[in-house]
Amino acid sequence: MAQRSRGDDPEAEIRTMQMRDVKVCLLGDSGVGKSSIVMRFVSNTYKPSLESTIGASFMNKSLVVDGMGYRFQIWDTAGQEKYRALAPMYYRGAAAAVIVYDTTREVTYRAVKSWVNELRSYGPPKIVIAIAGNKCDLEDLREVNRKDAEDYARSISAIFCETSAVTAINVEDLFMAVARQLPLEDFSDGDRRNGSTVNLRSSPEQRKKQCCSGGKNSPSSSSTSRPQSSRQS
Ligand SMILES: Nc1nc2c(ncn2[C@@H]2O[C@H](COP(=O)(O)OP(=O)(O)OP(=O)(O)O)[C@@H](O)[C@H]2O)c(=O)[nH]1
Ligand SMILES: [Mg+2]
Repeated sequence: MAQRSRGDDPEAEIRTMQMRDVKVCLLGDSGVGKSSIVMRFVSNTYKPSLESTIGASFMNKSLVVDGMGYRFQIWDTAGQEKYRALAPMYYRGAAAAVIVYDTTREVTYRAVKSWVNELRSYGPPKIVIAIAGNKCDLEDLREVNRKDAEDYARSISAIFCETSAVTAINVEDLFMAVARQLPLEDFSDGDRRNGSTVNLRSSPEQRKKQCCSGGKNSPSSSSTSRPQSSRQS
């Protein structure tokens, strides 16, 4: 009879693993698809008629990347202008921020730069920034040139991906890229389980190349999710 290893069961692997908690917040204009990306990542579903988020919503999801366990605590903020002043509550203490724009609306891309400036001025000093150009399934409606966005992201050392919550392209890869970019010094010895220090020793440059835009970052990953309370005001 074939032997079943723990590696065959991602849920079991995650249950027995020490996890690193990672607070992540999603920022960006209303309607760019932040909640849809989170829903795709957490439950692998897509709802075409999601309600606009009120205040923020929280979910968590565990993921194993390169043998390390990460428990993402995801704050999905509301993009409507009236909630703009709440954003610092959600990026305070965050290890990473995912700034989302809509590839079919240039105006939402302009907002990315103001989020970057705000995070650089008032966000946690070591915050990892990822820029996601969402709705890349709507190629015919594209308004934002991919290379321009990618060059901008590179110029500020941010992760860059084009994503689609509809097709799921690059959604998990985005969070995997975030995990790989987290500062190594934040890992305690206890976090270095499974003897998997191999990828942690790679240089920041090497780790950056594994970003979803390169399409080569598909080392093993497994995941489990636990959606929690939703809307908060
Ligand atoms: N074609 C396409 N539509 C998308 C995608 N992601 C989201 N949408 C649609 O865009 C609309 C807005 O999506 P949401 O996820 O609610 O956007 P949001 O950024 O959370 O908006 P706020 O909560 O108001 O800040 C919804 O109708 C989604 O179905 C995508 O990748 N492709
Ligand atoms: Mg939303």
